[in-house]
Amino acid sequence: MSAAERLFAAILLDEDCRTAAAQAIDGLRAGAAAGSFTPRENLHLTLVFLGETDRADAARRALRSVEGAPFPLTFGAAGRFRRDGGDIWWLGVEPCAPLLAIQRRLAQAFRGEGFELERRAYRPHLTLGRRVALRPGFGAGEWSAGLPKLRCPVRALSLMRSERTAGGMRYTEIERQQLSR
Ligand code: 2AM
Repeated sequence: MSAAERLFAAILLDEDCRTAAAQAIDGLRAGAAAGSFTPRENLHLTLVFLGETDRADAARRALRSVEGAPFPLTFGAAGRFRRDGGDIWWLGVEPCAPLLAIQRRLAQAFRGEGFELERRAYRPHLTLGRRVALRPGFGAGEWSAGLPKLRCPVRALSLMRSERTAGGMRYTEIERQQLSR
């Protein structure tokens, strides 16, 4: 049995999408008095969160069992989850049937390998920053309305390991499944 790791499945962004998302984050950072903002290399769209597990091999198997065709996804308006201690700001995803279908198939495959997943509804979002406190007077609505529509091609699913380091979170891709059908 391997050691416990914190795993999740995600879609990684191509360089153009990372650049556009990083610019959106710069705008948010400029309007914030406090917050912890997602570093460019950490930008991802979570599909399924597995949490701590010592069954990475089973998770890899589940990921590799999911087949599908590439599809585009478009990030839409920004929004926030309100939290004590500062909000989580994110970019939402425009309604996207292929994304929801592949997320469901992936969740099913993980369950088929014996993983217990959260039952709450999937809310696709790209986290821009956490524990964010905006400066008084910052026009969050204008910032959000001024963001370019981000269209990202999705060509692969990734199984990621998440580690907490002194410098923040580190995410490492440990398995990739190309969408090629
Ligand atoms: P978040 O960005 O909204 O926090 C790695 O932690 C990834 O898994 C993050 O993108 C995180 O989403 C997501 N995730 C989903 N459910 C989670 C949970 N219960 N705990 C931690 N991260 C979770």
